[in-house]
Amino acid sequence: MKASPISPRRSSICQRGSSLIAVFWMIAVLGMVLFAATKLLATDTAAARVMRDRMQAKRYAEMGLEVGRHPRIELYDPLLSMSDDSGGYSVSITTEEARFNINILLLNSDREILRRIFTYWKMRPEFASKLSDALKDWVDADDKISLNGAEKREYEKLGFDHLPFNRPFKNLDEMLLVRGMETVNAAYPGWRDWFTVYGDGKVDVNEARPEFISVLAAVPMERLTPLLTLRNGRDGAHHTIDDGRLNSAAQVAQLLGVFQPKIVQDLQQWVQFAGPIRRIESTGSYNSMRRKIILITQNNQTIWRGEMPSS
Ligand SMILES: [Ca+2]
Ligand SMILES: [Ca+2]
Repeated sequence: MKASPISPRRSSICQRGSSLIAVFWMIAVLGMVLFAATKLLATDTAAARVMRDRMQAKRYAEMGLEVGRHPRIELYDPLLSMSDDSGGYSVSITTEEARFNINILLLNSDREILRRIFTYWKMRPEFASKLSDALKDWVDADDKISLNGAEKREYEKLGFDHLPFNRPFKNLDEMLLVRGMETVNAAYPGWRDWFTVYGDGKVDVNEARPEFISVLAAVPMERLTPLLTLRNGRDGAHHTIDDGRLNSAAQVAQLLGVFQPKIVQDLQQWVQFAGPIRRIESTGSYNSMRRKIILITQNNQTIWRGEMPSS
């Protein structure tokens, strides 16, 4: 008997072989699908992780804010910062009067302090004078142009209708609409930290940044050492339990070694020692994400709340 060309044994080997190939092929295809899916999932997870981190960072910031706004909390309370393995918050409390009220600086007949601020920023005098006049024209009610200022006609020439507002700024962002402010924003992005639109215009010298006091009293930074030594207390750090407090314009003038009557008078007009408006800044962090919430309160009522993107 002639053997069939393919014996049952060989045929079974062949069949096994082809099903093995099919299995390998399927494994390969499945592997490819799985690889693509994992890639997709990885992208998705990264986006989800960023979203989760941002949300958690905000949650931490809000937690800090609740602690910070408590009426009995002290500026140096250890509860103002907290951290665990993945996140935490850090809260700083100061007064809004630690900044210069831009509206009051502009509506005051003497814009000398604004000029000193611009000088501190190393602004060219011609530019500073144009900007100062443009800011003044923006907040005064009339359409009479100051020497180097900008009223309705000047803005129309630049292609803007309905400017200036002819009233005090309601928030700092409005300042960016003033002619020349785009240059300041580009050259000196920290300008916002100097100003506020709240408060009576008197600067809280117990809270103000050293450079603000230097500008206010027209003294170089190195003359601030005795004042800062008193303010910071023995540990040399601000906002700790041993801080000293400034309590009179005469004391400030003496610590700064300022005796010219005009500057002493300026100090009397422009300083205070415990601004009533609180500024609470809470930064929440989670993994590498950070969120900052700012709350401005007066008599425990919120007057402004803002959120900053991660930095
Ligand atoms: Ca005007
Ligand atoms: Ca201290």
